[in-house]
Amino acid sequence: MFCYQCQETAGNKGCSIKGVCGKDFSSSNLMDLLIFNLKGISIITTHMRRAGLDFDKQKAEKAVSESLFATITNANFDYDSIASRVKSTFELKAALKAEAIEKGIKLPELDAVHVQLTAEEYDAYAPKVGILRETNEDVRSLKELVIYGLKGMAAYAEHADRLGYRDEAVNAFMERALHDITLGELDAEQLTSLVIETGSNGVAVMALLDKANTESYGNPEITEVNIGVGTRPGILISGHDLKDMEMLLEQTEGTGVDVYTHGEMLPANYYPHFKKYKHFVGNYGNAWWQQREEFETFNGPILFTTNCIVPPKANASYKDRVYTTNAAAHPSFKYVPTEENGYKDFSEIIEVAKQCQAPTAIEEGSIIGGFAHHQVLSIADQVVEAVKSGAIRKFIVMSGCDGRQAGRNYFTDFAEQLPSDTVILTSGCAKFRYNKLQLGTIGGIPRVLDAGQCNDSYSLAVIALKLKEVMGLDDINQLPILYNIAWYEQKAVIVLLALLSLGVKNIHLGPTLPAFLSPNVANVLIENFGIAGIGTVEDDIKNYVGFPEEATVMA
Ligand code: FSO
Ligand code: SF4
Repeated sequence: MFCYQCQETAGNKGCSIKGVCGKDFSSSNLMDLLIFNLKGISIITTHMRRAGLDFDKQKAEKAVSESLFATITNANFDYDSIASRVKSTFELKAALKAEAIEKGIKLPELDAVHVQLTAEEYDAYAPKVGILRETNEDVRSLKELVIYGLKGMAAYAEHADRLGYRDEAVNAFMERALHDITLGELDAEQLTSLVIETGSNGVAVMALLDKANTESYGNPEITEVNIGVGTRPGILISGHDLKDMEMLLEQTEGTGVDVYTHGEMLPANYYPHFKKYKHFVGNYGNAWWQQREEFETFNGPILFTTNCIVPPKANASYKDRVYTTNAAAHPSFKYVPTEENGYKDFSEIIEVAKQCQAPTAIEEGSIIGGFAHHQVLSIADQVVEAVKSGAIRKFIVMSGCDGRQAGRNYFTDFAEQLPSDTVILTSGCAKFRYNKLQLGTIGGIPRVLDAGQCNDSYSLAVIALKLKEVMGLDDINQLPILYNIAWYEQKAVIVLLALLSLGVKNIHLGPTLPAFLSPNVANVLIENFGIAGIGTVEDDIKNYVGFPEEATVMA
């Protein structure tokens, strides 16, 4: 096994014995085998697309995006679940290959296209197709950067698809990108272009998901979210899938069971469609990595619709009341399947909840959020006026993910110590490092504006582009915005690539730079895009934000 796709990778180099996340050796190898099959499928489909052939494109697209999603950090820890995806992708690959050959396509002589294995052969073959097979570390770095971006894209494409929104161009791009990196014909410059093209497709898929979410559930609006508890039993829903949120709220209505959001599901509280449910109480807990403690005190069942799962300890009291669905799975948890028509039956979870005690309060009061693009643009005049008058001197985009590393206190301290004429724009689970601080308001505008989930970083880009237009600027980088992004897993990678593709420069990335960036690739990003790490809170505020009385220096 070798995996270095997330920020917590061992020694900031790579996990090679067991994942820091808890992923075991065999499952990690099996995920490499799954990606190997996706590459083979994508080579075949890209050839068929280029020849203008008619085939079941949606089936292939679904297999590619679902399986990419299943390999994302903290989504799937279940060997059997990955093995069954490996099996079905071998079958699909064989069927597509036969169809392509029959229709006169000449396929390249590559193992990814032609190798077929039985389940007994998986473990022995999988180590041959790992990341380290690519021996040139710069080429490996660029290829993996593309693959991690695709994993993030796949997650967002899946959420949109479940709401009935698809963009064939995005799915075809995912296949073409896998085709290109596997054929090995691209030089470093072409691979770098592919990285940026991945970012552009990231913008497209986030726009698609934004459309899917807002057309289905309304535009997020400013909302005070209760973080205390009620007196009835509850179900905690975690992850990012709003379709699951909808089905859970519908099925729990009138049952005497309440619903609470957890982690990245917090922004569901901002959508008009969900707010109408009286038994939707609020949010319980914090970012994903605190779940081992918070699930104990929640007392009721928990439903994971996506990552981030932390494998439970052997003696965890909550183990028997956790459920997963979609690409998420863990051998200790029960799995809720999706029926043919997309429906999920949550009745077992509801019955379990009825036997549980109400959640134990761990916090009280409320937090505010719902500052996605529609809401912020509705007060654009107020915002622009505050910028022009100098009341708001700078916006700091602090999107991304939270994680366990001690160094992440940086983000709390940074938020706390920012001068009072700055406003934080946030999205993703990174927000839990500072969304409960009392940072006050500027002319009625809260100093932390939460746009939503990590994919709602798209909203922040829309806001920035609008501000650029309203303020008559030529370049997005002339805006008084500093980007200080926290990253953890591959959705943050696609968010980063999306920002780069939009021309955003001088992004600070922490708490560490990705291990998968080789020194040369890191240099390309530093030289061309001004990407930088983080320093001390004091230095970073002094150097990139300044204090009101000092001259402002944009990073
Ligand atoms: Fe967080 Fe996990 Fe949304 Fe990620 S819960 S870390 S970037 O899955 O997806 O922000
Ligand atoms: Fe290690 Fe992260 Fe990969 Fe898990 S996802 S095995 S922690 S690099």
